Amino acid sequence: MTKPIIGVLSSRTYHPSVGPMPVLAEYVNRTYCAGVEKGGGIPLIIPVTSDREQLTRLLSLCQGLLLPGGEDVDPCFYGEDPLPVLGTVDHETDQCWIWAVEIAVEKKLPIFGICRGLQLANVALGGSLWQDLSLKNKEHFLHYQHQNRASLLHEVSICPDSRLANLLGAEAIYTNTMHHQCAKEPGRGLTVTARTRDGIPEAMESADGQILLVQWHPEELLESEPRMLALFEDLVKRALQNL
Ligand SMILES: [Mn+2]
Repeated sequence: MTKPIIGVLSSRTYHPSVGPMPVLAEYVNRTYCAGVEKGGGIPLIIPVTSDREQLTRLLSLCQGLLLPGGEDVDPCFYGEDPLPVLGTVDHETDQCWIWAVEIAVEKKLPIFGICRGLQLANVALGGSLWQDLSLKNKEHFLHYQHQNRASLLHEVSICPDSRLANLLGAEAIYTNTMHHQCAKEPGRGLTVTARTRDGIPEAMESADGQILLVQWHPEELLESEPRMLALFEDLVKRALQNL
């Protein structure tokens, strides 16, 4: 059977080990591409660009879109000024990813967003973010684990009638957690479908099943919590309908 191509949006970083001076590089963590492959798809890394036409051409090669984790979203994209709790942002990367979500929605490509990917997709659809969890709930749990990324730390309660609960076959599941921000107002067509007990949104989805967003990192859990593979398989299955 032909495998669908899943566009994976890249981020930028200074790579320390390719020469005497750090070099600006486009990167995607290997685990995201491995997740797409294990789910039955072919990952295609899409570089950051300020050329929307280039992005449109690249996405026309894809049947689905994966938004990985990364840095904070520039709050100007949801109409806020930067607060002292804001982390690092990259305006050009955010603009590129927002275009990618708009193009994917227009082309009816299924979207799977992880961590920053959830936050960015929410903003691209007109939603907003808490710039730090402490602004949402002063008593929030630890959501940035210090140990191995594959460790399970907090329990997430999932809405029983959601697509997410159906895919995972569970209404509560332990996940890893590596974020200091979360969704505030949901974007157009998005509903929060999972939370931790401190009220932090941990997943969102669209009613038409085209968009699935999680705040944790399933790509790191494929061995420690094998049920997470279903999220990648779902993206690939929906992408197959565009072949
Ligand atoms: Mn969390």
